[in-house]
Amino acid sequence: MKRSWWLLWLVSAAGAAPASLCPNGSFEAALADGLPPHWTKVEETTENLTCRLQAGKVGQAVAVTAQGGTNGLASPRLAVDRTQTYLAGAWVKLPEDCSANLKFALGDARRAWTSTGITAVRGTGEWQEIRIQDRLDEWAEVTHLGVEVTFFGEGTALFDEVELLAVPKLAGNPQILRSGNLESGADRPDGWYRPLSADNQPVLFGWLPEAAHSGARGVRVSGGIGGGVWLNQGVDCEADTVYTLTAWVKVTAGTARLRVVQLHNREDVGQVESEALAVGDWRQVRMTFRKTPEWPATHHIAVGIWVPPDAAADVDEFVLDAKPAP
Ligand SMILES: [Ca+2]
Repeated sequence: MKRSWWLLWLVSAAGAAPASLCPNGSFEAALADGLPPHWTKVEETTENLTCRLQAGKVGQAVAVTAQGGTNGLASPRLAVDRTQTYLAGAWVKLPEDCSANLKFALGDARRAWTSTGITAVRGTGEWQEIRIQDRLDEWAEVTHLGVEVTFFGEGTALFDEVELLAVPKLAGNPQILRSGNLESGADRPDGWYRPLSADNQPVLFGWLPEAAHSGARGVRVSGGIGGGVWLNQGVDCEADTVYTLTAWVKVTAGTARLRVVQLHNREDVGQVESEALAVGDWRQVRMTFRKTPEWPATHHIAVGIWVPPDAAADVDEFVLDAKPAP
C-alpha cells in the first residue's frame, strides 16, 4: 500500500503531462460537412474558409485556405474550473506573408464575447509552435473557455496538435512575475530573457516538455563551454517590501543558483544568490531579498537562475511573492 502511494507521488512529482481537453486537436478524424469534427469556423467574412486534411506535424493536419482577413477554427468551449490554470499549444505552418494567432475564447455556454492570451507568429513556411496561458483572473464573469487558432492573410495555413490543458494554479502573485510557469510563448517562454552563448549560438537553451516540473513546458539551460546562461526576467522592486523567489530546479551537471540582480541604467550593480544547488532530483528552492538603502535609486531588478559553464539544469515554476517588510 505504502509502495503504491510512493509510486503515485513520484509520477505526479515528475510532472506527467496532463491530458488535452481539446477533442480532435490532432485533426486525425475525417472531415464532416467540410470541417474537422468538434471544430467550428472563425471567419472574418462569410464563405471565406475551406478545410482539407493533409500530412502534418504528427499524422494529419488541417489545412485552412482563406482569401484574406482573419480566419481559422475554434474548439468547443468547456466550463471553467477556477482552481486551474489553462494552457494551450498549437503547431502552425503558414506562408511568410501571413501571421497566425492562438488565443482563448472566453464567454458563457452560449457564446464567446472576449479573448485573452493571444500570441502571434509571422509565417516562415516551416512548422512553428505557439503556447499560451489564460488570464482568467481578469475576467470574473467568464464561465466557459475554448481555444481559437486563426491566421491573417490570403493562402493556406496548416494547424496541428492543438491542445488545451488544465493544471493547478501556482501560488504567488501572477502580477509580479510574468509566465513563471514557462508555459506561454513562441520558440521561447514569454517574458524571459536569456543571452546568446559566447559564439552567438542559441544552443544552450531548450523549451521542452522533458524539462517541465508541471504543465507542458520547462526550460533546460546548459552553461556549455561559454560564459554560462542567465535565464531571467526584469521586474520592479519596491522599498519596504520583502520578496520571496521560489523555483523548481533539477541540476543535472555542476551547480546552479537562483540569482537576483539589481539594475541601474541597465548595469548590474549588485546581486544576491541562493545557495549553490548540486546535482539531484527536482527540488523547490526559495530565497528572500529586499531593497536595502545600499541599493541605488532604481527599482528595477532581474530575477532568475544562473547556470555557469559546464553546469546544466532544468527549471520550472518561478514564483515571486511580496510582503510588506516588518
Ligand atoms: Ca511548466
